[in-house]
Amino acid sequence: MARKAQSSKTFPIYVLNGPNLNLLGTREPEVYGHATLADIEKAVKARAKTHGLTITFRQSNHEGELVDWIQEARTTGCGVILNAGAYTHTSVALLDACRAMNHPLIEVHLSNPYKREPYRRRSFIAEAADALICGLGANGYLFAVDALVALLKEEKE
Ligand code: CA2
Repeated sequence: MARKAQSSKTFPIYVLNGPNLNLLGTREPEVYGHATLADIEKAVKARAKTHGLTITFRQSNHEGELVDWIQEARTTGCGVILNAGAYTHTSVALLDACRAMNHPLIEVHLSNPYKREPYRRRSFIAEAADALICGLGANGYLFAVDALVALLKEEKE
């Protein structure tokens, strides 16, 4: 069933980040790059601005808080970009929250989990996401903003 687009001029894109992503830029740069989460937030907000959009950018180490924010985005957002971190591979609660989403949802990962450990090859989020971007580092978030804008335009047509 077609979803009703919520005005992206009024409602922000939610960019939600899961556990340990607050540590970006401090360790494992060979896997996750050198950008900090604050760097990514700044770049994502700048990219959204070029589309005339705004961003609500958050990070939590707590599964329930991420569920709350995904639910919040249903009423006060126009779409979600989600890097659920390790919860990607474990959380049916996040999957259920994503399944209840009424706006476009894009899953993002800095690394490419499919060429890493076998336990990272399963994504619960992918079952509910409209699209998946991985392996492109921090740029993946920017591509996700562009892709979300394209999905919102399609919904309006
Ligand atoms: O590649 C991604 O974006 C991940 O979502 C990152 C998660 C990982 O569990 C997923 O499989 C793939 C881990 C984020 C932890 O980030 C850290 C950054 C610096 C130092 C330690 C952890």
